[in-house]
Amino acid sequence: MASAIHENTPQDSIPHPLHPVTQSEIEQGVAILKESGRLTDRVTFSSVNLVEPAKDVVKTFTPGDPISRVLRFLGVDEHSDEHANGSQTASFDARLNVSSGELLEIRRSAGAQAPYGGRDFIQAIKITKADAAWQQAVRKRGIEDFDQVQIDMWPGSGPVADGVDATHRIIRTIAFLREDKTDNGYARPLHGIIAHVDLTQGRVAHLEDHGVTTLPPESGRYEAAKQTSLRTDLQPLAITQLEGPSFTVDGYGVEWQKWSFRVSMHPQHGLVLHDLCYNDAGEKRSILYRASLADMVVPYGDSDPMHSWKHVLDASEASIGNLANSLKLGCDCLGEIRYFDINTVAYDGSVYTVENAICMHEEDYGVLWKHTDIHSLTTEVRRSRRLVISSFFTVGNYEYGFFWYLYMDGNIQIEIKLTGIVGVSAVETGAERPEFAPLIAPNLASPIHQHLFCFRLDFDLDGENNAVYEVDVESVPRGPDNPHGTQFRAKSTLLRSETEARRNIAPQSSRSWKVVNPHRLNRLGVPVGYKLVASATPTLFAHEDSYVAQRAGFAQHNLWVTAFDPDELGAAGDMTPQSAGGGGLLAYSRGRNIENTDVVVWHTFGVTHIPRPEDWPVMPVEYAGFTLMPVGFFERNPALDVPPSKSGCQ
Ligand SMILES: [Cu+2]
Repeated sequence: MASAIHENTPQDSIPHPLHPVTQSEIEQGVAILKESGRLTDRVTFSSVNLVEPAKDVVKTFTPGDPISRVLRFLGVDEHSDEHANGSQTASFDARLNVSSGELLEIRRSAGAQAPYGGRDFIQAIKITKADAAWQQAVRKRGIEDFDQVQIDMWPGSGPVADGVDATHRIIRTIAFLREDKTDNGYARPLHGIIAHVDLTQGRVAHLEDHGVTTLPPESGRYEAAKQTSLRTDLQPLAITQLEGPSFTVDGYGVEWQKWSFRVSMHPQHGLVLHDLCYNDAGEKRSILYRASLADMVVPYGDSDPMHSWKHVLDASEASIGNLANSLKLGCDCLGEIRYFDINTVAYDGSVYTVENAICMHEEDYGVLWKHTDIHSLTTEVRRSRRLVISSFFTVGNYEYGFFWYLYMDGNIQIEIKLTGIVGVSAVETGAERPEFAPLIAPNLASPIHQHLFCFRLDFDLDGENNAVYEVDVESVPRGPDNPHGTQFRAKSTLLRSETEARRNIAPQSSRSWKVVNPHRLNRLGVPVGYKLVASATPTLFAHEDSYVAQRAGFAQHNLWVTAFDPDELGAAGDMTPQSAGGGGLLAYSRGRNIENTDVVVWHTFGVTHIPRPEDWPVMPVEYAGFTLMPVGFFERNPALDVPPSKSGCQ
């Protein structure tokens, strides 16, 4: 069973200041922009998002209050005034108030580029395939029918080739052979060809051809119809909740098991949880004001010229939120599902709605707590259940699933599911370089790379003024209190400034970071807190002064803490395509006080992917994530009141 929220709320009946952008608001916003005369009829839209109102507006909102809605549109206007006046940038950043019909501002700053979108993709394919030098390079590889060639685009950021004007809108394209429309092109890379496409001028500005490599021999078909046999011993597994789910939904607001929050989708930050609170014995206690991805980067380690420059920022360069999948019951999601639709702007200014983009359901999660009293021979056991709020995004060859989990014991978790198809190289027998690119199939290698995600966690733990401690466990020196050398202790260090708060994981000291509210003590006299439990998680391998480390500065450290600023949302900054870097956390983290103020915690984590044969032709899900765990936030185990699931469990 499933139910869905298909959203088309008229602007005058927006129920909450954080309600996701509606179809009619997008239509209205595009009309205001077009009627302003400030853009030409060749405008291309990249994304639209709600400019969230100030915290106090949201926190003091009561139903019926007037709501003022500001939208932000990013895009490209190829013949903007500034362009004609000599500046080569044609991207724009427009803010307008759809409640008042007022255009607030259109910014065009030199060098800043709007995120890539659908039109860039279509143009890049057309321009690449029409280029005579590219056609010649493809013919050299024995291919005459260009319809058989799959073109993938990659951001034009990083080093610039000869003949490429970096102030223009640039995309690189690489190519693969598809024997028919349904083929998996990644099995047959047309290795060696990179086209540097100048979208501003509509031409290939530079073509690299590193020489012909023989096509790998095997196809990479992964669909059921192409398998020699399928398993026959899998019995149906149905999840039913005859009396319905335990959550209640009001628009995009959700309540479940003492938790309350709102959900939305942001084009650059993906799935967002807002105003996450826990109802503790009748008191609604705030934990996170806003939690979402803030950017991500996929740097490649291979020195092969086909890959050495790749380091896409999938959030801010590719607008990951616009790439949400429409989820299917029984396929993506199992059980009693509630879906939410999202609206975004298509490149021509029309509304593009992704139905069932966000999936929510409850999951049995094994044992919550248990004890057998061996003296009285009684057992108490409770089952754990979690609320899952998830979306899946397709970014080129890769898929990313973002799964938020809320638990009955106060834990909050994000889990990222990485799947899809790995990047590939064709390689001649004898020319393998397994340190850089292990073989995953005959004559097919996959370059080593990382997926590094930065989450922005705006904690408002029982109020805005919070502080962050680093907690390390250390051995105690030998002495009268430690005569046998066996003692160890947990040491907490207050992080006082943004500069002090650039931190890395330390598994050897069981390091965690604890956010506390110094103004609210629990009954034991200790500030209430939540700790961030990181997994063993890498930072960048690229050198600190490399263009990758400058453009994705957030990936230099696992933890950053900054003072709250409503404009500091993107971990790599804003308008990042082709930027030189230095933005985002590298700029935000400038030494402000973070003690007893409104703090924002940023956590970078991910996986270093050394591809395996098992990752081919489609990768089984690999996981990355972290957990937020209450520490003295509650008086005791908050899940003592979970009832036994049936008689005999107590
Ligand atoms: Cu990977």
